[in-house]
Amino acid sequence: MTDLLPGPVAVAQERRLVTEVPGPRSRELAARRAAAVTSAVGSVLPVYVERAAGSVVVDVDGNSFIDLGSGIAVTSVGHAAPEVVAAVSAQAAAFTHTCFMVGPYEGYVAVAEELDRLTPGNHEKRSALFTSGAEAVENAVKVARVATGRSAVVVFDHAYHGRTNLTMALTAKNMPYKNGFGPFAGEVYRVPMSYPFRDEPGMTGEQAAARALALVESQIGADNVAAVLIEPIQGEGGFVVPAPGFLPALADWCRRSGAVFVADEVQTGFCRTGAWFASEHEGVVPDLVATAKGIAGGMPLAGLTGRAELMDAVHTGGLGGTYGGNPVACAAAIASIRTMREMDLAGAARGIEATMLPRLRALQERSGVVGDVRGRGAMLAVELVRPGTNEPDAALTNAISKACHAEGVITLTAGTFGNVLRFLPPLVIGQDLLTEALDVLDAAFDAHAPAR
Ligand code: PLZ
Repeated sequence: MTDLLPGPVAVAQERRLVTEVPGPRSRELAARRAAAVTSAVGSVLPVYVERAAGSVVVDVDGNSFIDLGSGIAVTSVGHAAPEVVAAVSAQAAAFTHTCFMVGPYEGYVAVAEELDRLTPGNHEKRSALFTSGAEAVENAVKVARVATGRSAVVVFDHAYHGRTNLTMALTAKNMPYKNGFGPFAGEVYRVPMSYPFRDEPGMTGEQAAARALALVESQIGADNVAAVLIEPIQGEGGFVVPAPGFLPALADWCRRSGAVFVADEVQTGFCRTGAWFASEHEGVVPDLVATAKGIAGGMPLAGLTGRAELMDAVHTGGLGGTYGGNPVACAAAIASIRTMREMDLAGAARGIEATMLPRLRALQERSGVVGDVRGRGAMLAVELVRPGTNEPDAALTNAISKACHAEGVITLTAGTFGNVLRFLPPLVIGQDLLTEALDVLDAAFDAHAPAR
């Protein structure tokens, strides 16, 4: 018996391939796409989606995929979560848009209240809402600059913060995000990340922080730094978990230097790592927190939350946007947050880690190509290398990911070197489905990287 999730069309929680992948209807759509959609936008999957619920995505040919990507860490409460669908429908019927800067409404205030309550620290906070993660990060820089009267922003190797002009400057990787798109925004300075797999063996978080901060002091000057901006666990950069002590040392330095410590929790936030926010794992209390993705169950919404005195340093009217905090997206966020609380999805993320980590470690034992297994909660990854080295193997990473797609499991890649397979399952995924997806992953490894 497979679970049927309610919705307009019930979606069996199963993996089931009924045509080749991609099937004929997907191939037809791919041909239409090629004639209508710019080739500048890519897609991971070769199939076109018809519906999705829970942890299963069904394509237009009727193939069902187990989702280990959640639309890049967005549908944490599951696809078409019933509470979210109901809240969105009710809000859409009431009103879809007024613009909060024109006619304010309760949903925006309620989401801000949740963000102020849930983000780390018990200090007085204020929030503003936006539409995309990049926008939330840009606004963090705007707030930090006004509040400090300084301009320099410190970011890290392997960082990803978005694709707008300012956030391209903040993002590390050239291809595909930046190449040819400059000139970029100024006063952005990049320093080394703590990357235990690739740092000198034994380097502590404190040592990695000292390495980064020495460059900040010598090349920028502490008094010029408006903000230090970091993902507590890097996302697109390859699920890089800094060595313990790195984040607290950066936060301390900011406190001493009068700089604003900004956590980009766009990918790590909302229970993904087994806590509401990844900063909590090391007891770090950021001055500003940028959120998006998992906040609203698939509706476009982002938030910036932080110390009241920083957020309120900006002149009235200084922050905003036509769609920021759209009422339908706010309704989805309130329903998603309630679902996370009621179903203890942070606990569910820790359960996913408990299932997946031993399986990924066994894979590392068995095959010579897994250099590192890392991550937290339901944000886990393996970094693939040539056997006996730590040379990245992007080609193998892609081959294994594609093999999973062909067998009905959605996987994503990441990493500066393109050699990280990352896993971001919906936090509501059932144990059976997760185990089956891991069996498919094992088989893909065995086919492409025979056991040693
Ligand atoms: N900060 C930490 O992970 C978005 C990007 C996918 P937006 N990550 C997925 C792609 O190739 O565009 C992200 C993130 C972190 C900021 C962002 C940006 O969020 O909602 O895509 O603007």
